Amino acid sequence: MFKLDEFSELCSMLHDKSGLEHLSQLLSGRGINHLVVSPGSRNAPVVTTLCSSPAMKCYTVVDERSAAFFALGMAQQLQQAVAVCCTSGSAVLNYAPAVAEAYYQRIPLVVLTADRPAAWIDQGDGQTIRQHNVFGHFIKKSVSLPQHLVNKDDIWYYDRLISEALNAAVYPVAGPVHINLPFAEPLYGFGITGTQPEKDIQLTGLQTFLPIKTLGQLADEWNNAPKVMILAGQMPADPSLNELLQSISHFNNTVVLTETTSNLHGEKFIGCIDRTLSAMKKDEVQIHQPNILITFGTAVVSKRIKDFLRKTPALQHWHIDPAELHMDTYQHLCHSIPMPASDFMQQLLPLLKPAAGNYAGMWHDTAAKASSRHHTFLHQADWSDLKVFETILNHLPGTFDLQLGNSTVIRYAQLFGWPAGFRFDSNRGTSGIDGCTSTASGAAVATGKPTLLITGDLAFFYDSNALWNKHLPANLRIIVINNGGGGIFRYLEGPEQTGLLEDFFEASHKLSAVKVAEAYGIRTAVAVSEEQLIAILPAFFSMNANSPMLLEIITPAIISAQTLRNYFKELGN
Ligand SMILES: Cc1ncc(C[n+]2csc(CCOP(=O)(O)OP(=O)(O)O)c2C)c(N)n1
Ligand SMILES: [Mg+2]
Repeated sequence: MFKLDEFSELCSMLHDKSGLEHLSQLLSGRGINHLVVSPGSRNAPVVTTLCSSPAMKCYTVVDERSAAFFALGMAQQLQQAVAVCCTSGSAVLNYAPAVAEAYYQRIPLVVLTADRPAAWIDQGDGQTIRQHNVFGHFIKKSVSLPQHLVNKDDIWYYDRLISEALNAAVYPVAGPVHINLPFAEPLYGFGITGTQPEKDIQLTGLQTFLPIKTLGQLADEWNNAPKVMILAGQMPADPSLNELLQSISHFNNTVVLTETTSNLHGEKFIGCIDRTLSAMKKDEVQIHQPNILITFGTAVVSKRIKDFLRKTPALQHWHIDPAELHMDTYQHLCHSIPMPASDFMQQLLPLLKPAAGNYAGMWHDTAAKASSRHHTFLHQADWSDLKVFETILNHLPGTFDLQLGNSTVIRYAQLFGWPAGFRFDSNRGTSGIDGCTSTASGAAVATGKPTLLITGDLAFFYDSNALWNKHLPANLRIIVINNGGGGIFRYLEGPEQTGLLEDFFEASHKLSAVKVAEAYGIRTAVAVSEEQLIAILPAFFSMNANSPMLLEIITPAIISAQTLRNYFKELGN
């Protein structure tokens, strides 16, 4: 705290960039040590102040859309907020896709946007738009910092707003926050005032507890239900939850369903939901439908499970989520339980004495049947997107983290039984094809681990500016499955019936991903057959070279769509 005379003296030294010293210290106090900068003038004060802090590691990515996804990929892996900073105007709007993805994927991004002084908005000044709360509904908190710090209350307010925003980035669940910073010129050469933040409101960690009576009631319901299903959505690996679910997966009345992006592994978990559901005969559906459904995590990829559960009569659905109270995905929600899933399972497990029966066993039998049909089909399958997936999986070293592009890639990945140990991420918050490569690049930088992005061709070309990044690390591998357009639209039934499939849905093309990669100086390879792919993969996955690499796999569009249709038909036979 300042004494009054010291304070008056200090105020006379302050200028509209002095607060940045507070911002710098407040960020580093929370362990926010990574900043992705896109060049501009208005943000020069932020860049020069934050990058002069020895604690801050700074990266430059010119394209703001790519920069924000790159930061998102870093934050996703670090499980720690990453800051992005850009100049004023349309630069800010280019952050929007990644901000929305971070919001729904629950990734902490601290978005720092430089702005003109408020008085100059809409006054014909260049590179000026209305930036206050520009991310609207897709941001956990938006603050515009006061430009002038002329008295103690201004400093208190300035520091408090930063604390509020940084806390909102992690609580009650993580997400993006926006700090808008207005500056007048000069934007360079302002002096350091050496002031400390007046205020830093820290959040305390907490564990949530269910009331004893509620616990007893829920446990009774679970124990007495013959058929309980646990369905996990997207989430980062959670070892304590994983362990609890392993114990639960031994109950006869409970089946645990996961997706690759749930990052949960257990011998008795069913990880291939779509193929298992497809192997059910019509008259077997009803006995597989649960009485109680327990869900947690965010996005679920499988459309089939959504359909299956929505059609389940008299279903009780409990959704466990500290933030989202009314996520009635299956239209049977009856309990919203606002706590982390691991707290919930930990408190309930000691009370569980499940009913007898063979609900889990029945699901396992169906999954085994599906698995056997899957392998028989793939053994004789033609060169196609599906076959490519099998070949990659058979040659992928267990050391890799996977980033899955949107469209059919994420869906193909759900059809295979991956061994434990792989980490899976995908931009399923908004399922956009606009930042998959940039996200994977950020993830690879953050972990330093071998990281494989598998993406479609349209998604790759869409985000090709991801390669315009001098930080691309040697541990990054990109596989582009080039089926000449948006293969998903060829697989779905609707687009073809319009007679406009090639032009307006598939956006059919003859572009080369390798040529794009070569323009950025990235090592490349191409495979057009299974034999070639098998020959290339060992060198492609090797980490001996000191640069990233892209492998373009050319597949036939028509045969790929037909193979996938035949696959599902075969599963049902
Ligand atoms: C930003 C954005 N625009 C449009 C879409 C709609 N979309 C979903 S999948 C897809 C085609 C993707 O094609 P490709 O990456 O080649 O994958 P494939 O379908 O061939 O597996 C499109 C355009 C989207 N998801 N995100
Ligand atoms: Mg494609």
